[in-house]
Amino acid sequence: MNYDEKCQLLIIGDSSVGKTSILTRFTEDKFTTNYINTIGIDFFSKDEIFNNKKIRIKIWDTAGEERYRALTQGFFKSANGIIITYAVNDVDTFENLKYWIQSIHTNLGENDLVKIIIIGNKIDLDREVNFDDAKKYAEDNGYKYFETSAKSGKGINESIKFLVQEIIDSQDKTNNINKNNKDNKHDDDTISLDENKHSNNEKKCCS
Ligand SMILES: Nc1nc2c(ncn2[C@@H]2O[C@H](COP(=O)(O)OP(=O)(O)O)[C@@H](O)[C@H]2O)c(=O)[nH]1
Ligand SMILES: [Mg+2]
Repeated sequence: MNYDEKCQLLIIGDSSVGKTSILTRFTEDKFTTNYINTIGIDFFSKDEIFNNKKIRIKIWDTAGEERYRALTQGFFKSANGIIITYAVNDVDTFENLKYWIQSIHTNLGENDLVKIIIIGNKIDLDREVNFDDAKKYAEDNGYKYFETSAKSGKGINESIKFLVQEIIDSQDKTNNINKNNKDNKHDDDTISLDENKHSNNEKKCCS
């Protein structure tokens, strides 16, 4: 199947917060309560239209366990966007967001081309983390905050599509700037060529 552009995302966060479930809901619109431990790294894929282009959204799913973290670090560098996830019914996973944010800084430095969102998942369960605190925490770190339930499907499409839209818009903007720069450069070249032409009397050879 053809597509116009590819958008690579990475989902990170503690074990069991629902990363694999979020991706299964997003790509297959399914949910299962069977716990299937992600081994190492795996990917999910879905095609969607953004800005009149067919975008292949490819999302790398990681395992939260310490022993796999070295493996996932290589994937930070090729990602256009990162989803950091915790579960609103488990305050420890919220506390650990700082670890995940730190791991992004360690791997990417101050690369602000990569778009990042935070998702609080499992909103169908009793909360240990309230919405306002989590939103403030995300925004203080410069990230947009979303809440989801992979079980009911609430918020899943909105959050992931927001992230992809942000990436596509920023790529389109960069492409336009590059295109304009190229056009301007071309104009400059034309002027300087013309100038040379006049000064060096090169008209002869070309006419
Ligand atoms: N109630 C509820 N359970 C969820 C939700 N998302 C995931 N789960 C369950 O939480 C467990 C861990 O989910 P999983 O996707 O494997 O987490 P991962 O380790 O982060 O990939 C599984 O038993 C899921 O069925 C949710 O939104 N609501
Ligand atoms: Mg998993």
